[in-house]
Amino acid sequence: IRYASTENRNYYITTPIFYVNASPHLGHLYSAVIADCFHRHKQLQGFNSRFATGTDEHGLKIQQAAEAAGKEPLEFCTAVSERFRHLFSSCNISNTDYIRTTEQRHHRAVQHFWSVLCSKGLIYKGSYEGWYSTQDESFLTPSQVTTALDSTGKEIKVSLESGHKVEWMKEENYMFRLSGFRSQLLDWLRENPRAIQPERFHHSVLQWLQEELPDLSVSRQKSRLQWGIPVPEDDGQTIYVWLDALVNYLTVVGYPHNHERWWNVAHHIIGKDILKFHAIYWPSFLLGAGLPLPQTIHVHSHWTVAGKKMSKSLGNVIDPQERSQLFTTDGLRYFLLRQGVPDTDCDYRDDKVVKLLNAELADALGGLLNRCTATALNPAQVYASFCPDSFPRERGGRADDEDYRMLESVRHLPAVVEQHFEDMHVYKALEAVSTCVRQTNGFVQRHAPWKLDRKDSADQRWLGTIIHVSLECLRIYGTLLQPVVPEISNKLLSRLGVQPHERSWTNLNFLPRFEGKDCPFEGRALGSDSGVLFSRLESQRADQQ
Ligand code: ME8
Repeated sequence: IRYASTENRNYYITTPIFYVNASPHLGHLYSAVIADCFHRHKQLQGFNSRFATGTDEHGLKIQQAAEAAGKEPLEFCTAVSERFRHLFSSCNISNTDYIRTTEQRHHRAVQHFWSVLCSKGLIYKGSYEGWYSTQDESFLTPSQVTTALDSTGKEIKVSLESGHKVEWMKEENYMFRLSGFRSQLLDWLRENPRAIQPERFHHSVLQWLQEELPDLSVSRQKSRLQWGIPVPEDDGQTIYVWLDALVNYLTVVGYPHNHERWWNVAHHIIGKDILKFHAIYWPSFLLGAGLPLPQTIHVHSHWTVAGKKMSKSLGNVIDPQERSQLFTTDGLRYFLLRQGVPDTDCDYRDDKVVKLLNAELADALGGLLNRCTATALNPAQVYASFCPDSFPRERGGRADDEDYRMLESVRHLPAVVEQHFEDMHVYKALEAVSTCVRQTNGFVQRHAPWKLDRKDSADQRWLGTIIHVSLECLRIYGTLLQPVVPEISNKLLSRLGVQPHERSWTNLNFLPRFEGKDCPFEGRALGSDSGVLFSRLESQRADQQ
């Protein structure tokens, strides 16, 4: 097994590529927002980061959806793919690459990949007989299938995991020797306990690997599936859509030429529904082709609505475009990352969004910025001066114990946020920021600077110190929040007069004046006031759900 190196300063992150059988929904945006957050975070740390997303356009499911819409498949795919592209760009998803599996570069990459597997003797012609779910484009063993009733009361077979209908299929096609990879997969997971995160998904995969793996059918007869990439040198067969789709991660980085630089630092973000494909099939294909395995597979859980999985047939799909207009792009991004927990499913409700955004973005963060920059308290519109006598390193001056505790929390915040990001716990990072914001608001509230006597020089110095410390806190929060809410952070940092080149991870040097060092911001003029940081949302908007 070849492992990817961790030393280079490149970073490559991907989302799943989304099926174009239906319009994008909130779950799709969620995966993209997580990946965007990591991509932006790595860039702030000085990494050369690449971020790919796109659409999965082949297979029986898409072929049938195009037929049902009465459209040519490519025309149908192009229209839906554009909707994804538009959603992502309107939500500030800063992907560097966008891939469609109907592109020529992908066609070439998949056929090359197939030929490599063939040349290694890993593909043979056989016959497959078993259950198939078109909705999931997945083969299932009898133990993964159960009986259910359809809408007319007829007995049907469905997938235990997804609930989607399955059909018995029997066909001559090409098989991949998946069964031979079980022990290598187990070695990979045992030697890399963090390869699949969070841990519970790592355990699920180990659990699945307790049983023998059957060989995998990797093509369909062309008479059934035309909409796909033909098997090289056998025009009667079309490549299985999951093999086709997974190779997209390689196509993006140029496979089969010069892909190593990026492929060695690959990280996948996926939903828990497609774990088997990414943690069993994909590593086996890669091992077979002699390529390194991804560094990590980050798995997230699902958004539900009233406890039910969002689905077109239930009619409970949340439209992300509409919600981003209602709550602003940053508002929706903040909600998804603050409330989304990778381990467990989360229930979506509009009133939860309103409550969270009003409390944390409008009142706490916006309120703090407003207090420290309002002309009432800060008539000179400056970053103010820190007076070491009022807030000395050794206790004394006017600061109290809680003030010292707050300073400690903010000083540690970048490391705390970084650790949570590394663990994919963005919600914990945001919770930590939110706790610090609350502490800073408490600091201002406790000392009521508006009551200080401006004619008294000691009061003046203490007032400057309170403002300087609070603005330093805000600068740290604004810098750390950039990957999550880029527009709000930009507004906040611009108001503080922090220049674009002063917003990276290396600038996170909190309150140097406390250590007796120079602070580049001290006394500097604030940036211009461009209005409220985040406008409070009215709760009646919640009724629109
Ligand atoms: O599976 N909550 O595409 P897909 C959170 N084309 N995330 C959700 C979600 C929900 N309710 N529903 C979907 C495919 N997602 C394949 C992938 S990759 C080589 C091929 C997200 O359109 C989540 O990331 O069905 C999930 O894995 C993905 O969308 C499935 O999207």
